[in-house]
Amino acid sequence: MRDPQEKQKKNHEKRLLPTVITHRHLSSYDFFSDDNCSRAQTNVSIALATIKSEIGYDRKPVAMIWMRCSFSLSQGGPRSMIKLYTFPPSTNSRKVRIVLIEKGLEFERINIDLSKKEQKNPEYLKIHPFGQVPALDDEGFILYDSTIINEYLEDEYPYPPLLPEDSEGRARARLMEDFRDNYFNPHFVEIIHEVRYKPEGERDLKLIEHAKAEIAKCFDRIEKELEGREYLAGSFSLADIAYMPNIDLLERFNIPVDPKYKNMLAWIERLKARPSYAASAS
Ligand SMILES: N[C@@H](CCC(=O)N[C@@H](CS)C(=O)NCC(=O)O)C(=O)O
Repeated sequence: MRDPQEKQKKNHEKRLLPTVITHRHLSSYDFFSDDNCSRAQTNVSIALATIKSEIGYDRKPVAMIWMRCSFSLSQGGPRSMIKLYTFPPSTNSRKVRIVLIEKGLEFERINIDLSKKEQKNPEYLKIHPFGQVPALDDEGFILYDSTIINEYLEDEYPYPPLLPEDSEGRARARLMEDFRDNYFNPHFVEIIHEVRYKPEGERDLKLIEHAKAEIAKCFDRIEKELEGREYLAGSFSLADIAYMPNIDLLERFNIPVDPKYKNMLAWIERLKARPSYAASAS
């Protein structure tokens, strides 16, 4: 079996394009209030050293792109692109697109058109045995299920981290992701089946109303989990990402969030403001 450290090093060297130095690495050096270029270089060196201590080896930047609150450091060399089997409107596909974008990983999108039942084509069933999206191909390693894919990406490309460092935080993130996958999202799926795939006159309106009420019941739990926290597990994590694809649908399906859910409404705005929210829409 390959040494996991070696494998991680190889993957980073080959594919983590770009590496992002986030606010977390720079803020303690007061970089953002300073326009001085040599000071900027010093701070990037410090940030790279911090990253080295986190991931255990050097990164060699060849280009630097200034972004509003982060640096992107691109590295040349051979690359083999991650392939994502995806369908733009699929909420579970978008969960994975967000993680790839947040981690600065380049990926090729292979569209599997669910409206044409392409997910059930014999060729695709070799990729995903249950005929669903998303599925991911990372240099020939093929896996499926959005939650498992996102955990894999977190393990394989740990920078920037999308799970808290402590066990309690990690468990909290996973609990909330489970709540989204098994209690929140399935009601959206029920509505999608009625609205997207049936003509207006044939839709089961009772079922739609029941699904909307079940979704609204989940708001209590989300509100409570966000008490005293900006994000579900404290810092932005896979848990928040799981809910991001459903935010658009709240509006599209006319499911209002009662103003009493103050934490949740503020959290929704925070999530919508992330560049990965718009970038993952299709
Ligand atoms: N647990 C799976 C569920 C995947 C899933 O339900 N995908 C939907 C799209 S969001 C799909 O492919 N539906 C088509 C079908 O089941 O035939 C995951 O999280 O990836």
